[in-house]
Amino acid sequence: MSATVNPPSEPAPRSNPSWGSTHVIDLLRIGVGAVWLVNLIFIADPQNRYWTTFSSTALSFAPTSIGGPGLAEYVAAHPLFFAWGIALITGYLAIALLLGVTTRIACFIGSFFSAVLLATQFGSTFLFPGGTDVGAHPLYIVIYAVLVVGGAGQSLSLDHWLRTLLAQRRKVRLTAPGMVPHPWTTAISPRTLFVYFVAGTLISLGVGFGLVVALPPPAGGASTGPSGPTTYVNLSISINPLNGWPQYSPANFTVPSGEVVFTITDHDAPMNFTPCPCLVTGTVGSDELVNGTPFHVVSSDNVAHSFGIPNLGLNVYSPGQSVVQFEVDLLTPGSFEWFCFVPCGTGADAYSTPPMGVAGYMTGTMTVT
Ligand SMILES: [Cu+2]
Repeated sequence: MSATVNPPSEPAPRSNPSWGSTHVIDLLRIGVGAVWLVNLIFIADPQNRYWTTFSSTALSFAPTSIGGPGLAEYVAAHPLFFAWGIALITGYLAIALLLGVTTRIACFIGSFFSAVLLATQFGSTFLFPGGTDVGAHPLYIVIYAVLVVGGAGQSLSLDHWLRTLLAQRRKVRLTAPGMVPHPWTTAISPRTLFVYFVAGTLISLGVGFGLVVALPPPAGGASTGPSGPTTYVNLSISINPLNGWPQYSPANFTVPSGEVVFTITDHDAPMNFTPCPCLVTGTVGSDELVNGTPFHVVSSDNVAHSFGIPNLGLNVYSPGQSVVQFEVDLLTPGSFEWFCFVPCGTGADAYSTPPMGVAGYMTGTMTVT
């Protein structure tokens, strides 16, 4: 009988039995970090044109913002600030959550960020069909809450590794008095932390909702009622015979303020621009006539160019071989830059080669007197 008994031996070299419980929460943390890494890669990949289409993407939320188009148009008019802000937060969250650096702070920032995004795009997500990618943010907020309360960042993390290293250097135990505490372990109880977390997230939601409701649309954007006589502006898009580039003409023009009817005659060939939201904004009625038919959303199948003035929240699309007409109430005198946002470059990369961004071709100035 004794022969069948296993010989007394040293404990089996099994992994730490508490591995699961201590590591699961940090695996969750790494998972969320991976989501942010994917977002960061999207931003960094030039094919996605995150930087150059930032304004038009922001504007595409204008018609579905619950509080009105003010915030979307404000963001579109300050693309550099907001594009960098979102890129930096995305980068920080990816690094902090993946590597476990400043985990707790990252959870707070991540939750507040999600709350603001959620609030400012609430209409686009929950009230109108064809929601945006912010629909998952309530889930992110819940995950951050779990990470905060569960003490994520205490294993599989750079913070933890650095702390262990420091303890070894000083030849003290991690728990020794005077030992540098875990960078993001605090004396605050998880319960109090959770209260801060919830309060901060609710405040962020409130700020987000406040912004969409409080910011008025800029003067000169979509507004009501004609004022004074109507002016007509005729633009055409043709291929310049000298270099083969499509070209708006005139690219620089002057109009009196008031009600202006634009006609764009596009002689260029249509092309398929699948990622185009092609949402008409900033015109009277938020639509444009394509060959006489009104559209609020233009088909991305045969777009050739667009005409956008970020400072007026104006964006219209011109299908190839067509006549586009729209009406704008120009209320503020001044100088306004217009751009074509549709990739119409003639080089290898249509997003970045001429005439994209070339003054006199795909960008110019409208002067309102
Ligand atoms: Cu163009």
